[in-house]
Amino acid sequence: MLTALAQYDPQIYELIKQEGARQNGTIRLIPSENYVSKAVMSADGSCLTNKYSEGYPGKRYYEGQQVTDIIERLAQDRAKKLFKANHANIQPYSGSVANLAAYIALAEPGETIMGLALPHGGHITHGWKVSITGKIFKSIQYSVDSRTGRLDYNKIEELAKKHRPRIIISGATAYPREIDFEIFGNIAHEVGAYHISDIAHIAGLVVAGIHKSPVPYSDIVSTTTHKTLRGPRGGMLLCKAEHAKQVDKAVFPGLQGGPHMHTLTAIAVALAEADTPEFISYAKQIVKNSRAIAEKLLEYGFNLVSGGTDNHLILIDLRNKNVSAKKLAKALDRARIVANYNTIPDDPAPPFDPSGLRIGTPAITTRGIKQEQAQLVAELINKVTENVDNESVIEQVGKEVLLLCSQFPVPDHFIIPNRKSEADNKSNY
Ligand code: DSN
Repeated sequence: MLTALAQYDPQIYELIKQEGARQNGTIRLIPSENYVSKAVMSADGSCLTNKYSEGYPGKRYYEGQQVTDIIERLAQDRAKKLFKANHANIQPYSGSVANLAAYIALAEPGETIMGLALPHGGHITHGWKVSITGKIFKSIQYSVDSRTGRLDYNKIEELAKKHRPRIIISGATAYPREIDFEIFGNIAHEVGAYHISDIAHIAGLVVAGIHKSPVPYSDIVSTTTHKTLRGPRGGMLLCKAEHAKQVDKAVFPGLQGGPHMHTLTAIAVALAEADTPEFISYAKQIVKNSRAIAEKLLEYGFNLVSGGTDNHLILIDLRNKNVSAKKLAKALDRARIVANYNTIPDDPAPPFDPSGLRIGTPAITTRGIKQEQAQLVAELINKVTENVDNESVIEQVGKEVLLLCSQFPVPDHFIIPNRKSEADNKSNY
């Protein structure tokens, strides 16, 4: 495929090669990024991109669904098995659309939703004011405790009792601790609300049993498929059987037209990969690496929001380091370490130049990095923090990163057990 691209559009071919080299030659610490397997990549770049499949298996608005129906059912079955859910919808184009679809499935515009505020680690689509979710619904936002950096379930309960929302959203995009979905479920039950959990960041950790699954305690579980789950960029909804119809209707025709069948196909592959002992070891290593980095950063005098991590990410509060997070993120990028600047709870600084740096370990763990090298990564972050204006130190760190990258190349493919040929999946073509 790339040969055709090289011949037809050498400019784009060259840029793809450059991006591949960048991904190989950098330590990627953005917690929402990863490296997918060649199998996932092949499915994502396959002929399924050519197919329109509006509707759902068995009930489509276009003909020619002999194969796509089988693929979509496989994806649904794999998701249901992996997450022990009654129903799965694999069509959302992204996590943002999945979240909006989940709200629309259970609430009318104008009703109240309650989610974690963006500056406290919530996602923009959890009802933040600039998002459509904060405009069409009445949005109440809860926060983390300023002192501990952790969710205060008593306060959340108080707020829920006061506002009686239709939907309570649990889940986060920059929260380093385990979330107690059972308590969220209980609070929702107590106030007569629906509970929607967003596990976009931690889906892989849930699959591996490292974090407790929200499925038994949620009406709908929303997730992306590309972060710790290590699939292609996409979204997915899991729900109780009683909400299946509303969820499907909310995705199509409520919000979307035809699903992106190539993505859906690649998600099916990623779900099979996640259903293996190798994936469980991988997910466990993500957290070990994250903790190893956190420990080392603490030794270097960094302040971490909540004091550490239970998951794949760390939120560094840089205020005591007297360095702008944005400036540090850019210096790290020059040193081949890629992270993102991020707000911290009660951040006194503006969102475009906030006080926090967010880092995470899904991608470096896919490269095979273990605690020892993770600690080296922390050491390099510290070196750059102390030398943000010293280009020769930054260059030297860049060389050390390149060496590390060469020792831990991006794996060409992951070994997954031979899947039995699924004869009953034959489509007659
Ligand atoms: N933007 C993603 C992240 O980086 O966390 C969430 O959608």
